[in-house]
This record gives sequence, structure tokens and C-alpha cells, in this order.
Amino acid sequence: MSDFDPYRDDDNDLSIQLAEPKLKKPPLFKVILLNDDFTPMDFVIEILMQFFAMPKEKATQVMLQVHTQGVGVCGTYSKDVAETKVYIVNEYSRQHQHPLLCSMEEL
Ligand code: TYC
Repeated sequence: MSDFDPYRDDDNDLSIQLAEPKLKKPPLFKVILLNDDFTPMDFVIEILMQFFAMPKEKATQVMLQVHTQGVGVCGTYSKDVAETKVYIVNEYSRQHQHPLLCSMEEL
């Protein structure tokens, strides 16, 4: 076995540079709901409880935030999970003939 250790430089004659870490943290995405004038408030609350696992009180707060401010955050996820949530919420809304729009934004 060799005793050579590239990180050891007892006589200070080596130029050493540690490599940058190669892996970046994967990006996160906010899933958001947009306000409209037609989707019933109870339907939005149902969506937030069913697809974003919110208790009724939290779902009501987020729905009212969207209703008054125009947009609100349902949760933060990896890209794949966020895309799936957006897809199922928009499909479910269309199936129920509501114009509710769900979208995503990189954090
Ligand atoms: N503005 C809707 C209403 O008055 C309620 C609503 C809330 C719609 C949130 C969409 O993402 C939404 N019935």
C-alpha cells in the first residue's frame, strides 16, 4: 500500500485545491392557485384538503388568501411532484366544470 496522501503537504510545496461539490440541490417549486370569479369557495377548500392534505381551517385560510389577494401557495415540492399536483387539480376542476387554475413557480 502506498503512503502517499494527496491532502498531506508537510513541507508546503504542493498547490492543493479541493474540488467543488458536483451535485447541486434539486430546485423546489411552489404550487399555486389563482383566483377566478366562478369557482365556488367550497370546491377550492375541498381541493386543498383532498390534494394538499390541509385541515379544513388551513384550507379555508388559503382559499380566502387566493380570493382576496389573487394567488396563494398550496405547498412546495420537487418538480415531478409539483407537475403531478398541477395536473390532477386542473383535471379535477375541469371534470367538475370549474375554471379554477392551478400552476407552479420555481422558488
Ligand atoms: N373567487 C371565488 C368566489 O368568489 C372563490 C375562489 C377562491 C376561486 C380561490 C378560486 O383559487 C380560487 N367564488
